[in-house]
Amino acid sequence: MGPRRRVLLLAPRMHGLRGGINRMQPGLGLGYLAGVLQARGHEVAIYDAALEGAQRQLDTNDPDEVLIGASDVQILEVLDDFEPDFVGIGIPFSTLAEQALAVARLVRQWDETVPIAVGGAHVNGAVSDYLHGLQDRLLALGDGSVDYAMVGECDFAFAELVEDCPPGEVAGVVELGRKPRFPRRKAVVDITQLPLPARDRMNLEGYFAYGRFHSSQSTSNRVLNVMASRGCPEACSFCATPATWGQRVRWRDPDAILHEITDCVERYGIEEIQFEDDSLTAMLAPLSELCERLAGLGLPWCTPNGVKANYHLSRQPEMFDMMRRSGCYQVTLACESGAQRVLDDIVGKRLRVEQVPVAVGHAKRAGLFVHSFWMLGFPGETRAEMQQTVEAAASCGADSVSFSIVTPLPGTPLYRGVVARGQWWPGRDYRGTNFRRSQVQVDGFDSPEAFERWVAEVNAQVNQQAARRDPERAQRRRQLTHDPAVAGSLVKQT
Ligand code: B12
Ligand code: SF4
Repeated sequence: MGPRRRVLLLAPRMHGLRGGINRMQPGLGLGYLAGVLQARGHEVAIYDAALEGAQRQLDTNDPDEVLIGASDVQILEVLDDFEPDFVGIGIPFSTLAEQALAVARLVRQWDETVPIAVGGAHVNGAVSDYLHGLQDRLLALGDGSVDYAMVGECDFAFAELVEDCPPGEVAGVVELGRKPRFPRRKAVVDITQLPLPARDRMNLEGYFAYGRFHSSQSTSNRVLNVMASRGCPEACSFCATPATWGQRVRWRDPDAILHEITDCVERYGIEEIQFEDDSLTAMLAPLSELCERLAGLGLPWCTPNGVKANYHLSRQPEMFDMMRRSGCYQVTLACESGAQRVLDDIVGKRLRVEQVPVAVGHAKRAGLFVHSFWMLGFPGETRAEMQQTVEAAASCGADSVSFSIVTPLPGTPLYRGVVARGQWWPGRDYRGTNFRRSQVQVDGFDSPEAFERWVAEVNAQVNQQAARRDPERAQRRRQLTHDPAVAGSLVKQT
């Protein structure tokens, strides 16, 4: 290890919807990088420019969108105060790419000698697309304001770069420029060796006060977002996960997860856990070990990132029951489409439409509230197939639904198909990858606005129908999400 360094990790300002919820929560990616750096003796600061300027919402060229976050002056003050000698900028979403570059330029302006690296899902996507012949995303990052793009699981690799290892020898480092130089090795970690994310470097109270964590149905604002595993066995065409984490699901040691949670309960007064895993229910054995440990805590938990609806279908009654007894109060089932052709030929998800109501029934009978995720507007999907999705969602029995508009994410097969076939609406592209905005031409609609209005209508209608179908459940769910004591009692009853 070289000299002790001062590393500033920045999350950029973000584009949000005017009057929208615009969720924010502590970024685990920057948290893990900081955790490793701290463990190796470096001085680290994390600054989330979106959170620190959450009240500052500026107009953009798009009347429906605002730019949320700290001003340049505020960011320059952070640089002056901390005086970093290395800066890392996270780009978890492609919507943030331009803002990440804006922050990088500011750092350059402050001191042009400080090395700057970027990483996160957008960077993974940009590199993967470059290797598939779509060069612009990665070249845009190499406009001179950033030195390195890092791909894969950079937890330890970033620390090596900071410690002056030659970039060409560090896994996952792309040296940017007109002709990027690619790494020889991918950055993959043994996740049992990870330290805890450095939450002591984050403004957790700021996130709690803002109060918009991932789940729309949180029982408390004092939420802990955690990942128990990485990877997902599926390879859905719209999803950025397979390219980053791979298809082999790897679990952390359940004792380490429990330690992370109890430590955060003690230090930060956590009242709810939200598991952000892509496939929390894919592997029963480690899930049971986790549930065994959670059961003693009496903390409500949920899976806002969604779990595939049909994992272990025949064993789901026991699985959901076990989850419920360990504190789980709600599951989100990722169902995507009510048209089998769309699931098979467009999404590539191994799911049968008729399995969804069965899974919903299993979860509800175990005492869980069920939210369901659906997607509308796949390229090549017909208007009739979208209607099938609306009907499947309305009839599956879930307590609530959300219909998202399909947004092609860089690095995914779906995105590359849309680019190749030129299927964007005129004037729209990947930068508006927000699930309420339509980017891709849709069968049966003349404009993105018309499609967005229709999706907003069906969202409202189907949720109202679900609430009317079972007013008592809807009322219990409302109580649960507004009164942590109800969530607590739900856990204790079991
Ligand atoms: C939690 C979550 C959210 C949360 C908040 C996340 C946050 N602040 O961190 C919320 C709910 C707000 C959210 C919103 C959205 N999300 Co989201 N979200 C996730 C989720 C499920 C987990 C994120 C996480 O904690 N990962 C774990 C950490 C450890 O991983 P990581 O951040 O990628 O970090 C690692 C590497 O990427 C790298 N790295 C990361 N940062 C840096 C920085 C540097 C300098 C370096 C060197 C390396 C590096 O090293 C890290 C350690 O290995 C991911 C899926 C996933 N599995 O990651 C999707 C994901 C990030 N979301 C995604 C999307 C699309 C969205 C939305 C745009 C959805 C929508 N359509 O509206 C919105 C965007 C909102 C906005 N603000 O613009 C996509 C992003 C793809 C893309 N190219 O844009 C993902 C990948 C989902 C997917 N499967 O496709 N999301
Ligand atoms: S199952 Fe979910 S996380 Fe896995 S590839 Fe499909 S959408 Fe992504």
